[in-house]
Amino acid sequence: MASSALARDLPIKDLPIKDLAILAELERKVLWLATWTIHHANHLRGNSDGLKVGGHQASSASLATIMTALYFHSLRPQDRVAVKPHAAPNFHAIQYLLGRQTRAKLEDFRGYKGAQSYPSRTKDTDDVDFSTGSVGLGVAQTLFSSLAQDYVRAHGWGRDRPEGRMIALLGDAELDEGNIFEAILEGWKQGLRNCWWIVDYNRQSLDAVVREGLWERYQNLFRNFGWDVVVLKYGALQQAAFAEPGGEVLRQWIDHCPNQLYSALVFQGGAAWRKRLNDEIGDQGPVTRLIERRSDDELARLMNNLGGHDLASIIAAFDAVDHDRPVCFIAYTIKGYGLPFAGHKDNHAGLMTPAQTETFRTSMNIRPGHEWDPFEGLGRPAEEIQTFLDRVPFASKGERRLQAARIAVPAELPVPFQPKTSTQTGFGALLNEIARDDTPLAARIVTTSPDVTVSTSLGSWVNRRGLFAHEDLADTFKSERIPSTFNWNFSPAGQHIELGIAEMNLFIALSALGLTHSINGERLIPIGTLYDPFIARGLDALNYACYQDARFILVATPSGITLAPEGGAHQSIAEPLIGIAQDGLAAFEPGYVDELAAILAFSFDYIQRDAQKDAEGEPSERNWLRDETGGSIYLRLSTRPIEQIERPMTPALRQAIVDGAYWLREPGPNCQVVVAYTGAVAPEAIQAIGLMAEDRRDVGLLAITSADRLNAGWTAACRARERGLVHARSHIERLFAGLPRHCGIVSVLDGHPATLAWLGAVQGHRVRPLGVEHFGQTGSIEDLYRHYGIDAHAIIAAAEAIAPGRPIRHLGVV
Ligand SMILES: Cc1ncc(C[n+]2csc(CCOP(=O)(O)OP(=O)(O)O)c2C)c(N)n1
Ligand SMILES: [Mg+2]
Repeated sequence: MASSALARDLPIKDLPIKDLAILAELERKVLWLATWTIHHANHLRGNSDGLKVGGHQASSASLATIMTALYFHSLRPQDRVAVKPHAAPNFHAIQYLLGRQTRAKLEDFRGYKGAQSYPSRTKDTDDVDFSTGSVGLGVAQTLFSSLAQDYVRAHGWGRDRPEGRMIALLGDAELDEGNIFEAILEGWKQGLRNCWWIVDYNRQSLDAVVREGLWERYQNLFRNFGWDVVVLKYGALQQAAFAEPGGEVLRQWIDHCPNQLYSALVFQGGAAWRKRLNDEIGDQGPVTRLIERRSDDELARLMNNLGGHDLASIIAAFDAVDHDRPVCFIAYTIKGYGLPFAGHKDNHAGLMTPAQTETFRTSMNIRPGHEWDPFEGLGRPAEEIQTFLDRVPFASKGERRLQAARIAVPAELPVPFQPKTSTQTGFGALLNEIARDDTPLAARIVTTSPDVTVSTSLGSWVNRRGLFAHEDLADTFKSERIPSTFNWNFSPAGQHIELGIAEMNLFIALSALGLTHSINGERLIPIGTLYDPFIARGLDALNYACYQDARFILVATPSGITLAPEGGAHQSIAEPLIGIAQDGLAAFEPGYVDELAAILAFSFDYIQRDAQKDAEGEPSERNWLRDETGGSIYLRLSTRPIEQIERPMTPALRQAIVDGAYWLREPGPNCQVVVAYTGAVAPEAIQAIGLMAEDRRDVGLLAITSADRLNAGWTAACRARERGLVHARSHIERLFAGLPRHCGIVSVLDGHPATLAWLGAVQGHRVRPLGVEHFGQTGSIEDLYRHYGIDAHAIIAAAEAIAPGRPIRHLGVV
């Protein structure tokens, strides 16, 4: 408990004593309802082992007071909150009291379609602002949502609405997650405002009691990065006791008591406190009398009265903030406060026994059968409490989740034709074209990149649209007239957010920018770029962004061993599989720039789709993709310049590219081999089929622009057929419909071969999947393609093996 900082003894503004008394009743109610919800899930409903996971009861109790103060007093409708994952029961209970959660959902907590174990924007129905669960991510999300709010307002949008505070309720052990520190650093660089982090400093994690004196490290750290820090250490009872004769000795004892011992004494209760205090400071005159004046129960109450369990102190601290600087509150709490396992180091998975719950129920004055009644057992009249609830500011404006109109998107993007170019260069050129014109789309695009803006081809976009900052900052190189290709001017009108290298921050920034339509009522079209292999660095944050249905376009470039001279550390192998497996993310890997143009135009529309608003019925049966629901986009691009095909972009070709594949060379009726390729290996695939043409009949060449969408359409159509929709057909099934059974398929990509290996399962064709399975190395593209077996020679050799016939004569020449 070592500390030298004092909890602030601040006056409570605008809060009548009666309201404080009502809040105290609500605090008890939140604690009760959360505890009962968990008890009900574990002991009364089904009693299934799968549901019996702890981690909620003690963690929720720790935050019951703070959440009561926040939701029933301090929050405004425009504020947004990320709630510590294990405090979900508190959140659902509060929503229930505010009339926004049903009893049925609480009864089904952790059950099928019940209230979620961890607050979920997408799965819960009770107004969750930010999903949480993977610790650390929701915390950082509040910081980036605050930056996103600033971005929106700086561009002149949403100013008719009040600015909100972005608030995270976080566990103290959550601060072990590195992404939080990456975010703090970025927040400092970007001039963070309107962000509160409230640390539930119960000094316990899942397994253990935390190290001594952590609060001080946190305090210094936050202050270093420009945050205000408020330590809420002592509650009102303790502060009053310290003012008594001998009180100062007690305070010093508390300050020097190790965390483990304090927790153990909290668990043991009044008699243990008395013995310990008497042994250690009991012979010092006035303090002895201070201790003796109190019964065991009173003594325990005094020692448990930490700042984070004292409504008045918390409210005073919240009310005292009259500025927009970021604030970190470190609130001392007790894990399991008010429950039988309070303070016990094993309490994370602790569940109260039915007998303990029974005792607790009695102590809360709740009659059997009335456990869910909102006003049962409270010490004040129900009408009075209901009147109070009706006036709670947070709930006063109704629906908090906002909507934003779609931004008009052109059906086609102009493609500046280059005979030989790469998809990465094409991406830069497409954005450059968009940046030229004064369109709604151009205005709403916001780009961001973790220190790879130039090397991912965003340079010309940034030259035209500028960098975003709260204040103007001219590019000194430009003002000094030093020649440079790039114009690095910052201003509030800029449309590129330059991030430090942390990829975690990129994904959480995209998560925040991709939710402004719902949080700020203003839509952005966020595009983030990074090198493909570094998706893995931020993968959990990417998953998090998708889970909460943020909408963005991720451009990952360069990729694969095609980045030949850069070597194994910069080459990516597994990412195409991530593209297939990541829910909420449609992945594309175009080979040609005109394909990319079609995909990008589709993406601008796709990320704005919303099933709830747009589709009344079943998902489209055209290709069995859930296109009505929209989602985010992942484009895997390459730096390899390849000969482009000059061709008209017909509507049918455009649609096929978006659906995931088209025949670059249609197979004939006696086709023996199909080469199915993705991305930058197009030239090898084309060369291979050219060389095979004389020795294998009717060879087909399938350009796959999205293994992800092809695969998703196929599995959806299979499922639909199994459910009786016999006519369901997916895009890949239609493409393969005319292929003879004996035909073999050689698939090839610069990525893991499993990405396309499933193609054989569509109609029962043999497949030889080529790709990269092992770390690459430096070399030329030619060297590496040969070494890893994705060159024309490897394709032909595979074709020969899978589609036996006469020897392929040209095998020797490649
Ligand atoms: C990324 C991640 N790793 C591990 C976990 C498992 N986990 C859940 S809560 C927790 C410890 C929480 O401690 P703290 O944040 O102090 O909250 P408290 O339990 O004290 O309320 C851990 C390790 C997780 N949810 N997310
Ligand atoms: Mg903790």
